[in-house]
Amino acid sequence: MRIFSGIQPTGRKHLGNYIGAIRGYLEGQERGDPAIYCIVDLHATSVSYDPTTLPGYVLDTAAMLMAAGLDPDRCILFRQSDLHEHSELCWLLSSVAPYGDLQRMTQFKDKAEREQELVRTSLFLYPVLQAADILLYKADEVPVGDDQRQHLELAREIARRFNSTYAEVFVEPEAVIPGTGARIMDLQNPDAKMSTTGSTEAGLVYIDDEPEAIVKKVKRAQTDSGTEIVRAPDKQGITNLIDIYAVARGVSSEEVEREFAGQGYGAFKEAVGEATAQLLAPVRERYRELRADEAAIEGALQQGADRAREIAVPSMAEVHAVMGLGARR
Ligand code: AQP
Repeated sequence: MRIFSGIQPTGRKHLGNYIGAIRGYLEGQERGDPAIYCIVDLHATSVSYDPTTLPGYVLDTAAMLMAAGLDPDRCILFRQSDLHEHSELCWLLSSVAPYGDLQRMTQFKDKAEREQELVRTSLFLYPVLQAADILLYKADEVPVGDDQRQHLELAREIARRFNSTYAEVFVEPEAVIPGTGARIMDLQNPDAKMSTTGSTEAGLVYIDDEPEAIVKKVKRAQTDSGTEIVRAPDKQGITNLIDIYAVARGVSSEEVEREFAGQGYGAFKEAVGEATAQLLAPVRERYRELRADEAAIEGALQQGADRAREIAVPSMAEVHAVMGLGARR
């Protein structure tokens, strides 16, 4: 069972990333043969960014993943730009990626709208690069949050089209999306997902936020004018907090509803804030220790890149052969 997932080096990662994806990476590390996790710095260049801070953000993200429990000896953890195969395969897969499908990608539309100066072609190609990341390793499973569902469907379509156009090379990957917490919502705007670029500071809980800051942000979370602590379509704020509490305490959403039946929003928010702070505290503490040793993080990424290459290079040789590239065989 090959498992692959990618995460952007956007500096500080948030509770949505942790609950929606990083927990799945940890679970994958137990089952993956191998489990492969990539810090996708090439993807980070698809919107405006600062080239001087990007290398440090990659180290931040690597340290955060290790602090959460990824062990570079038990999984493959590497930086995308260390392997040119990703960008090359992106170009080659674009020969079977339907332009119309790319135009329908909601993430492209959302992010394009937010760009102030330039909508980069690389933002349009983002899902093709993501397909290349996954298909290069012939991954069976991809742990991701719910927002990546559409991109994963496209990666499957690209694999099918490549296999039927050239030859059976790629595996159609399955998205693995958590049952609870697949889409953690912005605390201040519970109609939108918690997001690095779309949320305000008050709407986001960072994994390395101080416990007091977490409790404060959750206390100020937007809720409705009712009183009942139940999941419902018109109670997005409370539903979000129920999901967060359920994950933090390792119980079901129904159990949370039962536990807090008859209690007020104030007491519930207090409990959610404390449970979230407790969930994240060990990660934050370990992060501080790990982040201090840059040479060790860099060493882990280099080792990861070497192991990733062992899979990526033969895959690319197959792609070249079936696409008729290079000298006549
Ligand atoms: N709110 C979320 N709830 C659940 N899962 C989420 N993910 C992201 N947001 C939520 C999942 O986290 C993984 C990494 O996402 P990314 O590489 O896109 O990182 P990011 O840029 O920090 O994520 P954002 O916040 O989604 O950023 P932007 O601002 O770019 O929109 C993915 O598996 C994703 O599903």
